[in-house]
Amino acid sequence: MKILNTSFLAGVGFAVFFANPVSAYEESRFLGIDRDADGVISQAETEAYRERLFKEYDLNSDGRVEYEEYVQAENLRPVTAPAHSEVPVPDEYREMDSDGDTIVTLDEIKAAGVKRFKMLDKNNDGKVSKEEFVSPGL
Ligand SMILES: [Ca+2]
Ligand SMILES: [Ca+2]
Ligand SMILES: [Ca+2]
Repeated sequence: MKILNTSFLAGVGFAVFFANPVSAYEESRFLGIDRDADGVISQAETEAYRERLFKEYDLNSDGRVEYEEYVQAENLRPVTAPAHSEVPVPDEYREMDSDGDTIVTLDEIKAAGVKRFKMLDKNNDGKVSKEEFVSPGL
């Protein structure tokens, strides 16, 4: 009987995992952005998150994220590809680089985050709740 119960629970866990594979990932991202853990994300938290992201991308810390830095930070180039081979620019980078000069500034990365914030805040209460936090997130 004990064995039956265990395998039943494992089966349920399995089913939940496959029914909604995105939500666990989105949940962990949400928690990473909601720093004061009040269950909602404010615009200030969004901007702070975007600043942390910017520092991660700005590998040589010169205050700008060149496309090559983004490629390296996000591991976009396949390991089998030559060192400086071209990598198609993903939508994510295009979205941040609003003036299209292949350099992302801190202002640009924050503005892109605020834009997404406003898009996700469906009920316009100035907060993004877990329910509102859907792909591609902030
Ligand atoms: Ca840089
Ligand atoms: Ca730019
Ligand atoms: Ca809201």
